[in-house]
Amino acid sequence: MSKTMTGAQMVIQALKDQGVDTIFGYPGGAVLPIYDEIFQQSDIKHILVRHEQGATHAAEGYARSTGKPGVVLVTSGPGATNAVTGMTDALMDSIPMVVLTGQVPTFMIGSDAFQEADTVGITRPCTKHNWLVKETDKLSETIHQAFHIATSGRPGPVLIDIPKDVQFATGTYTEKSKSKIDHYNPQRRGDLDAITELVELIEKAERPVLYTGGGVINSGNQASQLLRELVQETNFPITSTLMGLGSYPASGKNWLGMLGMHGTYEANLSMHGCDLLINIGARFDDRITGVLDKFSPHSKKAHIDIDASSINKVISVDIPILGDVACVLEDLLKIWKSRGNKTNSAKILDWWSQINKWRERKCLSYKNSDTIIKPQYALERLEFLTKDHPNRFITTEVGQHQMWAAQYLGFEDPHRWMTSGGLGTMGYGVPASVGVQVAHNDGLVINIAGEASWLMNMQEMGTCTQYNLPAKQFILNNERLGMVRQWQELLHGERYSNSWSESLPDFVKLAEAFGAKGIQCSDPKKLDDAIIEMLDYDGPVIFDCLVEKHENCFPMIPSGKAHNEMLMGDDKTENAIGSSGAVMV
Ligand SMILES: Cc1cc2nc3c(=O)[nH]c(=O)nc-3n(C[C@H](O)[C@H](O)[C@H](O)COP(=O)(O)OP(=O)(O)OC[C@H]3O[C@@H](n4cnc5c(N)ncnc54)[C@H](O)[C@@H]3O)c2cc1C
Ligand SMILES: Cc1ncc(C[n+]2csc(CCOP(=O)(O)OP(=O)(O)O)c2C)c(N)n1
Repeated sequence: MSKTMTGAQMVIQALKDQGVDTIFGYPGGAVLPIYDEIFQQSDIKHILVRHEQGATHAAEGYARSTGKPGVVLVTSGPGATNAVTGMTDALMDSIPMVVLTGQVPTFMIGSDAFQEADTVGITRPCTKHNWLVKETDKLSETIHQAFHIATSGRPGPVLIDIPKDVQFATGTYTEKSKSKIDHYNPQRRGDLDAITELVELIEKAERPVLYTGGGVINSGNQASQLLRELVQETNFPITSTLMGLGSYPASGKNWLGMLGMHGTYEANLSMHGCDLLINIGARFDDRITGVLDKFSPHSKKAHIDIDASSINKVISVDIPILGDVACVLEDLLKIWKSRGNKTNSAKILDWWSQINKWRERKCLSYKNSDTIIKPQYALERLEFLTKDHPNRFITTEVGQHQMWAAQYLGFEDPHRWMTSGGLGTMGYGVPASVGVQVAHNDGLVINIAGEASWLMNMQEMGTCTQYNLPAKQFILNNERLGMVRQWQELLHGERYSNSWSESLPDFVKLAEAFGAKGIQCSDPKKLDDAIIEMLDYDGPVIFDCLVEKHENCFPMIPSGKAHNEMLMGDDKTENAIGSSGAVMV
């Protein structure tokens, strides 16, 4: 039965049909008809952010922590352009997001009308797909297509630009079940011959390693379960990218820690020395591969990925498998078991002896202090005091603190770790923590931040207060753009060009100004009590943790170097073979 309604009503109806419970948005002239409809219903919650960039990162946090798409509603012109960073971030990190933008009326498009911008043109490179809807009759179907595209295959952001006259006009609503969405149907099951070829390599491998990534999280909880089964049954070592943390538990005995530029010694050397590298839902990012012609030089390589354009893009592989991680792992385990669960177990034990020697190096150890809080220590204490919380979620900003969080916090499950990996967007964390907390009312949400990143979207503290969101802001305050300062120290002759702030706000007073609680701590002996005070407070907290200003984040593979050319940190260089701290193996 066809239903007639206005475009604005269609937007709300389509969102309801898609099961949307929350929109992150900010109103303006070109979306007022839609806001009027929001006012007249109560099924969908609208979270009024303080900046459209905040809306997009909040939607990312919501999406990553729930597995559902995040939804954003903003006005034309500056509303749309402010959302560009978040869409680009979501595109890089495979986050499903549907962005609805208002546009000037169709008859004014191209006239330099007030708050007109070519939103579809501007966002074409930073969305998976976008549409300018010029007829109300096409609006609902377009919204259903948008959700399908955002959530299928490699997930990503999509945008629908809706002129104001299309919102006012009346048309016919198309239900979700009647929408034509079958033109985009990415392949989910992998080719069985290719999977069998991989099984043959698994049976023979002497030094295998599983290199897993965000695709495992995108694929859903079943993928994570199958991955755990594969590790347990084969006894293969497993590492993950920044985006895949939590798909295999950090407490698991085969866990090597994160790999890549700030990955562990054992993970990177395993990648370098392995004879079989199985990439499961990762995209051979340059933070992982380092210099390409020295990347994992002795291995046969397989790559499981749902996006054909990810395969053989950066690294040529011997066995490409196009498909969804869960589907491929299911078939792989079935085939492997049907052939008798074989591995080269004796050789794999030898491989573990080698890996355990690398582990003994304790690459994440650091020199602690009685008088100054080391950032690593702050995170170790935070981990100790929160790891048993049944519902903990961590978001981060971008910089050294982000890498230390990846190194020193443990993630047992997927969807618990929200960070900006591909774009590396400072300002992601505060709004992302808002989005996660909105989705998980009772969750303990902590944003690990550097003071510089935190200041970039701190206005979203107002959103926290307005909606009683108790997210905790844990700022490792080194009064420096720490990651930039580290590169300047190590790679630019200690010329610290513009990498510190001479004027920082009083974060405790700032917290009070926002109606939150402020806590400052600079004494390692008082740190536990201060963290407990933060955790016990039933409301948003800004925790200003004054840390050592010049700590560097190690291990580090400098750009242009290989996995076996890691910098290990000042206190370990004396053991290193080779000069200038580079450990050669
Ligand atoms: C300061 C800084 C330092 C960094 N240092 C590191 C570092 O040391 N180590 C590190 O790992 N990263 C680091 N990163 C992050 C890095 O830039 C990349 O974002 C990250 O490595 C990419 O992770 P990924 O390969 O898992 O890819 P994602 O971006 O998560 O991509 C997922 C891949 O899986 C595929 N996929 C998606 N869904 C499915 C599915 N259902 N089935 C199959 N395949 C699917 C996609 O097509 C894609 O190819 C750093 C970032 C910053 C900001
Ligand atoms: C929007 C944006 N601008 C610039 C950068 C480059 N950048 C990466 S890390 C960093 C410094 C971050 O400083 P801070 O947030 O204090 O964290 P720290 O590294 O000190 O832990 C900068 C400027 C970026 N990633 N994002």
